[in-house]
Amino acid sequence: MQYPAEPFRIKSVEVVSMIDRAQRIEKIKEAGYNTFLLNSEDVYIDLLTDSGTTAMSDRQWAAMMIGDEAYAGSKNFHHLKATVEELFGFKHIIPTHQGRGAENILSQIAIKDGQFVLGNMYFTTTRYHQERNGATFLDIIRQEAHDAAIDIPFKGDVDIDKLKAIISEKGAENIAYICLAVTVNLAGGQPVSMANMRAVSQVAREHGIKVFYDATRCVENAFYIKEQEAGYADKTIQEIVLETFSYADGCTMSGKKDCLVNIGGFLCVNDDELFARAKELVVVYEGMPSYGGMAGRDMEAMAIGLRESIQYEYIEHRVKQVRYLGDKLIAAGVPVVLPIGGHAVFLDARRFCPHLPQEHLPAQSLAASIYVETGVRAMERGIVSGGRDAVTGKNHSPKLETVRLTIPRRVYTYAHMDVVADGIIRLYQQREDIKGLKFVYEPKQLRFFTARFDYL
Ligand code: PLI
Repeated sequence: MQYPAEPFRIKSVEVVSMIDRAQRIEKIKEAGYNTFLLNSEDVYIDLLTDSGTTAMSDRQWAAMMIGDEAYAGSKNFHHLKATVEELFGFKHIIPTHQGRGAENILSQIAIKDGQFVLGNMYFTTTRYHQERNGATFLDIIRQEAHDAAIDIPFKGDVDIDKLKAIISEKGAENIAYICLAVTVNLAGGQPVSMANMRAVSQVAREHGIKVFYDATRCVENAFYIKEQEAGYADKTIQEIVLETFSYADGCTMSGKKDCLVNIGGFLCVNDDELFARAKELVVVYEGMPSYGGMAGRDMEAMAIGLRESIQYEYIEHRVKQVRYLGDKLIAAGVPVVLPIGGHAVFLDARRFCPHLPQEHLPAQSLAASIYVETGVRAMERGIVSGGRDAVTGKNHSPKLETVRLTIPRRVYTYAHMDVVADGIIRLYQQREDIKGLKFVYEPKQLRFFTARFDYL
């Protein structure tokens, strides 16, 4: 089925409404042309992020009532631990309040000052914690991932030759670890093939380098492997997820995505020594090792969400709904990052707004214009998200200058996707009217979240 119907029926609804265009112009101005600073009630269809925006199932809501809120040794923790052990295959798990809590701990225990972390494209919070702990991030994703127009499967793969070259140039002892993201968010939600994961693991093991996965969208990645990689069509999503993590020494997880919950995350490691150090740090930053910043009820909902996420009907609909929106835009000639990834459609702002150079922040401006034109909230993923080089202070200038239309899980229907596509197509027809922006307030860390802008 090209676009399967929703594999759920709706039991509870949240009413949405749209304020008029004049009000939207006012609201985005008040928000400093940063969609992160808009209020949710002023947004019609919210595609800012798929993070924490999931609709939980009736079973998850029911589970909230069996939260064991003991300060230590909650039974929900044991349920979550057993579920993660079974589904992911790791030896130890440390819960955290969300993904970046796990990144903070992993970066502290696995990086020595002056080392390198190699990864398949950066992610904002992940690289921030790596740099904060003295590492330099080096990108080893295949070159094609930086080109929006190249349409090939598994565009998130690591360039194995580049990996080997960096190891021999820098020396294995100077590499803290390899950080492998499945899928690669900023490349457009691009998946990584099992063959590539196997190859990375083989090279890493030969050199004694650890591999930690960013597991945030690992179920979406598994769907792509089943759909597109030879030899996997008859495997279950669960079997693919388990094989995925057999090539890793641990992972960080933002539970707010593929675990189908609104808050939470965790760190997994196999190594006993690293686990002991992680346990020492989790009490400093998060809470007891048996809750790590999550309520018992949230751990219970996460354990159930994880099991729901590996159901084929769920994940097939999830990925294909995103593809439906992408296909509509492609058919109308709107430039998007190809192929369509697992969690979002990324508009290619370089081609959408060819009249704006990157220093005029085309993606930031396009996101603001989308809000005004359609009431839809999207997110910049380009030079603003890229931030500045930690050493030189110069702007990173990523080749991908994009606006992300991120689809929350189990929240919107195909009819919503139609409304989004029609609005963006309309805006594309008047794209010359989109003007450049400049910073009027630039935070030092992770600037995209709270920066403010004005028109040039
Ligand atoms: O937002 P957190 O702290 O739960 O997770 C951080 C994080 C880590 N890795 C990846 C690949 C992410 O996408 C991620 C968070 N992503 C957000 C918030 C997003 O809107 O994409």
